[in-house]
Amino acid sequence: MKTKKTIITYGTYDMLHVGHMRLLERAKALGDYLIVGVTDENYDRSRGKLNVVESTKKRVKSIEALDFVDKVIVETHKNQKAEDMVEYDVDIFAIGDDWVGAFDYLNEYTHVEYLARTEGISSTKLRKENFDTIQLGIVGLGRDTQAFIDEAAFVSNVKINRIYSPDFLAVKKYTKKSNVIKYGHDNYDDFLDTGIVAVYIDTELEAHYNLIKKAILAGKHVLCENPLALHKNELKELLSLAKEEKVLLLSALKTAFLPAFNQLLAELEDGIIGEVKEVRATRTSLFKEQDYPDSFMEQGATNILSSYPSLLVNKILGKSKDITFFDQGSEGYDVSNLIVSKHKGGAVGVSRVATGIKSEGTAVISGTKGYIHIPAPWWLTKKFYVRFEDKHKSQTFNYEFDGDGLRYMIAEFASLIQRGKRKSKMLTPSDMVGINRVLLEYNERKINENKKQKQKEKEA
Ligand code: C2G
Repeated sequence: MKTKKTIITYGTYDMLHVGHMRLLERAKALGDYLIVGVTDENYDRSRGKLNVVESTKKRVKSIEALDFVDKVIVETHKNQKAEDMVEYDVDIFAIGDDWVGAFDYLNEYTHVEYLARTEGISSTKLRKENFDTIQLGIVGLGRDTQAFIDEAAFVSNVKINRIYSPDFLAVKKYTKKSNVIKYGHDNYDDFLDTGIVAVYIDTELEAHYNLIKKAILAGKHVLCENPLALHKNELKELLSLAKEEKVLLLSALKTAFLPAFNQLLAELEDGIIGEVKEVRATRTSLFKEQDYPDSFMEQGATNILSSYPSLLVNKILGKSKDITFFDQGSEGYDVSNLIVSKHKGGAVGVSRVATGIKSEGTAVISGTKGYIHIPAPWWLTKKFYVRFEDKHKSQTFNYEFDGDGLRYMIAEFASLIQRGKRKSKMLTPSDMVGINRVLLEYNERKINENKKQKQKEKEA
């Protein structure tokens, strides 16, 4: 006969407070053995908790330090609760009454008990009291500006009400119709001289370098669409300048911050498909059909699109050692490029980008034991399939989200600033250098080719 009564409860326990403690103490009082499941970062972000301040490790440590807690586990996915009820032969599942009804389905496995929540205290309140809201200014009226402003509304620690663009009429028109942006500037210095602590830059690519440099020198944290710069030395210069000025400089590569994308990297790290030998990713868009001006297209497919495939290739295979380009051009710029890169251990990266050819935007990661398929559009990673020779072993990972994924990036940017961090683990400065190596090298080769061509013409 079972003598010990096992209780289980779950939570994030960010900035552990008296509300959490009371809940845990009362849960323990229901039996003899208390198991606490602490949610991990990816899982929290996938369920919409974007502003958690403490790392999983830190939160686990705080719970482990409580002498009345008998076991601490980490919760990584939605179905885990039911699995845990069986694995630990749980007698009671206890949770705060803010969740009334939500976990009734677990009555099938155990007895569900909702306990009264402590009024007047919450992690959200503590975060508000301890951290200032990030005042963020928008630079430019690019293709992601509106989506950025819309998505930032879901991130509680960010406030946006200011925009800069050198185009006075465009700024005026925008502020007039926007409910969010109240102040428009056509002078960058004046804009930087306001109360903003950070900027998001979304302009034509050539303007990035100067705009970033000025913002950093004014002491602002910078989130900028990739590429941050179009020439080799400029990127390194910006990264070291940000370090010197102690500000955060981050590429706005939204994929890098998605919960599913980070889960995929964690699974690969755990060896789910063995050793990874090849990464293939395609990203194409016929911008012309969406009324983009010629000047936009002239930036070239590699500059506009290669950052995303390079992110996947670099995050998984590391630094590219040797890069080969198979480009197709039109009117002096590339409209398609097949980029093959070599990596540690002989692994190969194949990135395909095009603005003049349409193709399927999928990604496949091949390993010695199996492969992962990310369906199109892979860069909005919501789902991925793990496949093996034995088809019964296949697994599907699903992390649906609303909107277009920008909120995860905005939340990470704001939370790093609030916590005084100058690097994101999800996209480190060396990741940014690695990702940009492809397009910087391509630009360098183009410049050299043009020089040679001009020299030839001179000699002829
Ligand atoms: N809690 C409480 N009183 C408060 C705040 C929180 O009793 N003032 C309780 C919550 O009801 C929950 C626990 O403390 O039972 C942990 O709360 P959170 O850290 O906010 O975690 P939560 O998002 O509720 O986790 O799998 C995760 C769980 O489903 C829910």
